[in-house]
Amino acid sequence: MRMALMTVLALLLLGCEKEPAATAQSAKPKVALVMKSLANEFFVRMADGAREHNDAHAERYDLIVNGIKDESDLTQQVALVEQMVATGADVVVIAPADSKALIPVIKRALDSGVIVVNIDNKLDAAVLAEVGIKVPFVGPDNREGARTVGDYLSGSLSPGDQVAIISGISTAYNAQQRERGFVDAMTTAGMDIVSIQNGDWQQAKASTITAALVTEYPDLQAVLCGNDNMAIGAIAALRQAGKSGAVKVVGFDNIEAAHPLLRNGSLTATADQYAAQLAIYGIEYALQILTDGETPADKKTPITLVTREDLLTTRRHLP
Ligand code: ALL
Repeated sequence: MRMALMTVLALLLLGCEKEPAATAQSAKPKVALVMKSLANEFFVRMADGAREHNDAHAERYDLIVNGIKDESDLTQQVALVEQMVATGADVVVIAPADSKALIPVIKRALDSGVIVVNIDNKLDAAVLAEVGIKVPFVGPDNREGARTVGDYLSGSLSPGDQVAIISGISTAYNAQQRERGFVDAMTTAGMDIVSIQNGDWQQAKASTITAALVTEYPDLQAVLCGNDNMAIGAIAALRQAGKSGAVKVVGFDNIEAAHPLLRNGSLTATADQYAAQLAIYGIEYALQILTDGETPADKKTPITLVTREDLLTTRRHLP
């Protein structure tokens, strides 16, 4: 009986001892990573990067990882931000699906004292100024990245060749910038841009667009896609139309699903914007703001052209 009592007492004491540790733990800042479509490998890489960073720095912060189901589900992304704030996130690191539509909920988050860092797709500068908020951006120069991919492609085309561009969601700033970069490169090289359409980042949509393009423009020589998912869709449509190899395709992201296509030559080039690293930069930036209390300047992150040769010579690119 006495033994049992002692055990209960000991357990109670142990329980008490645990209290301060739990309190200390909850003092860690809570970082919420809010991404776009988890059906896109790009964001799976991003989530992996964030988790690895958190594992290595578990004493510095707690991490919650979120994403939406499909590329254009803005309502769901707005709801996610609201939910993160309601459940006590100190920081929201967000890759917004739309450059304008997410601004009101971001403003509400800032107003309630949450730190927000914008990664990957930049929020609209004019709307941010209009509502009077500042959100630091961590991400690449998409126009420059797309121009590099387009310049490489033009090396295997001749001036006057017909080319088409398939862009991401038109309300996303990075989609607009990539389109501009592709146009820059194609115009400089003297190509004939016969069509620019929105594939909304989606494989199936790009595939439908490409199927129609090759019928309308039988002399089409290249399709420049704003991301690899759309490039994969375009390549599938070309195969279906018996045009494999006859029409060149480029993409953006360097996802592993694109590697077999790069290797067999059906994808001419893509760009790596280091999805995993993007999330890490965003988290580090947020933690820095938490310590300094100041909004830092935007941070430009790297983009690298990836060609078949790169894939064959660089082990880390191999799936
Ligand atoms: C962008 C990313 C990727 C991605 C796309 C689709 O914000 O930069 O290129 O493929 O989102 O959601």
